[in-house]
Amino acid sequence: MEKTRIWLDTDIGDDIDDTLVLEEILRNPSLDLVGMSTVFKNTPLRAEFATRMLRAAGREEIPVLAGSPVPIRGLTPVRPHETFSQWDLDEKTPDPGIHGEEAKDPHLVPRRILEEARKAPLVLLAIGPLTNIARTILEDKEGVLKNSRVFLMGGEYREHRPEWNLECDVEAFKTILYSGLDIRAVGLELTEKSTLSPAEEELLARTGSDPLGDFRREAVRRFQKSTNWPITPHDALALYMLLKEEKLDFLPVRHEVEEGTVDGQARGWLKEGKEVPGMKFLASIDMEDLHQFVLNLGI
Ligand SMILES: [Ca+2]
Repeated sequence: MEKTRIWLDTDIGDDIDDTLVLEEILRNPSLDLVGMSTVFKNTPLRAEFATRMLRAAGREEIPVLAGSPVPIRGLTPVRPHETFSQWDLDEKTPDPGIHGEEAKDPHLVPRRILEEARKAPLVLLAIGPLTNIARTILEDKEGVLKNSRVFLMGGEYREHRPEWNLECDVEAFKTILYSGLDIRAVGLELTEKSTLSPAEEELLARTGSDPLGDFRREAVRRFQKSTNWPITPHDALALYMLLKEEKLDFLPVRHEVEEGTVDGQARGWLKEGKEVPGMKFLASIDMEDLHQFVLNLGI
């Protein structure tokens, strides 16, 4: 069977779900991770974290590129959130803030993605704010359209509520929405229901008895210790959607992006609009099956 070529774009290092997704990709024999890029705030540190994870998996040959640290339109005040929860803070104090410094070469990630898309069909799996993907479209829209599909976690499609990946770069979300690309999205209305039970978290802490599993277990431990949040594997739904697309139900996206300020913070959300060509969102999901998927890591 031909492998699915994937480019992963991620804000790995904050919430634990991106870490789970990267592990699942590395363990899945049907997937070929051709490269990955990091997005939002301290992208070099995120890239370093990902590189260590690849090393644990013995997959150092996969390129990891530090992408755009700031949204397309520049700095926007967004809600504070836990950053770099999976770092050993004794080892290195990460810089949690945005300093307005653009990646050294903002064309680097878009050009590498386009290069991979030219070789053969490519899936862009986007599980962070959409800055890098939007920049790729702005770099060469036809180049992306020709050979790529996008699977993303972002937006909220039922109740017009703000969603993190959308509101961290509203302009990028708009760019993708109106790009004409073939897109499958999963929204917060589904992903927020995916929280693992304490017993399931316990199970996750035991799976995968190899260096990659050890790496993830340590990341989970640090995440739990520093945030005290339950594990909600939002981003895992985007990968699940890619792997099980044929069996899932999608609805056409008939939305547009609206922006506003709530309690002094810039927010963004989706409201009703005209149909977006090429883009569909996941209508429903079997949570039990999703949990099996997440808990089977390394078994
Ligand atoms: Ca993410």
